[in-house]
Amino acid sequence: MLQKASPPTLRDAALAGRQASATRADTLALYHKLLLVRRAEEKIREEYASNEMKTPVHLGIGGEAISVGVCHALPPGTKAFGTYRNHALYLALTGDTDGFFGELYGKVTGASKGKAGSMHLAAPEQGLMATSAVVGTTIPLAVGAALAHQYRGEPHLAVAFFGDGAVEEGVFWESLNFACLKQLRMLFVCEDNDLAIHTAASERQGFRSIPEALQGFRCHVASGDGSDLQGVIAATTQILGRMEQDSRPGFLHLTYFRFLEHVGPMEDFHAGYRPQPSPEERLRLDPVWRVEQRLFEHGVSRQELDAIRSSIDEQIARSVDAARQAPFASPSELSTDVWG
Ligand SMILES: Cc1ncc(C[n+]2csc(CCOP(=O)(O)OP(=O)(O)O)c2C)c(N)n1
Ligand SMILES: [Mg+2]
Repeated sequence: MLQKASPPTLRDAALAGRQASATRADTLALYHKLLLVRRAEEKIREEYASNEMKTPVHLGIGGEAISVGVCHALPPGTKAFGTYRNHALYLALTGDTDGFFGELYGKVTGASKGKAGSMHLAAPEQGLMATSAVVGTTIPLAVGAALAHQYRGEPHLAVAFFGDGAVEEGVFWESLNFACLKQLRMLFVCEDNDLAIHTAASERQGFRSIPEALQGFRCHVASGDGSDLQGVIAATTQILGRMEQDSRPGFLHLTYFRFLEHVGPMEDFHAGYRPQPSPEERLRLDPVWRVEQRLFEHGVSRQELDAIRSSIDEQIARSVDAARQAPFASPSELSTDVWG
């Protein structure tokens, strides 16, 4: 029988310094991370048609602030799990564009030697334990990691990122139930773009809203605008604080707008399943533009932002060149690093 260890407290040091009122320098550092994700995905959009990336790509343009903001607020030692729409999560945790593009090009220099592709990016040493193409599957893995932490008496957190579509799956409710029953140190992060492929939540969900459907579970719940980086950091910091005070799992429900098609590098507003936002609305939904406005208020100039963009673009160009030139893994690698 599992012996429940006495619940340790989250490291104070991990929460210290994660203040929502970021300084100019903090905001610039966060902007760098956010823009790295945006420019990496824009590079994929530019290069994808050449058909060298032999992997489907689920781009997260519009949703970058969720991974960047939540990961900024997470304590060290957290084990993170995600979905196929994972580019922001990978880059927020690692910053490693060589491993990222190596993986997308299927090369031996990739984070998983080219065997995982875009949908299964992982970097266990940096806390990204697993991501998966199969909707909902990494949620119970995160709960298992949280249970292992509790069993071993470790003070660490586990976090699962998943889409609004996963909430319609039995495995989500079973995982939530178990985490609440065992009062695990587990943070659920729902990245809600109101879509499962082309179908709006109102056509799929038999409940009024996700936060309302959670009422009755013994967990902390918070909602926020996932396009607002500072808001995401504040919401994450606040819910981690509540979890510290009253050790229950946390559930963050963050909304955002998916700018591109479900899978692939294009816009798809012509398909007609959702309205196209106006130019003003696009800006309000764009987390990068919003951070730029905040930086201008801090007195940062357009030239400073352009310099950041140039250095990021150079880094990305080097990583793409390196990925193109790298070899594929040798056939002898076929059955290494895999189960079976
Ligand atoms: C178990 C399972 N069922 C169905 C699918 C097909 N599928 C792929 S993505 C997707 C939509 C998921 O939507 P959501 O969880 O909201 O994530 P998003 O794509 O919006 O990020 C579906 C149904 C799948 N991959 N796995
Ligand atoms: Mg969705």
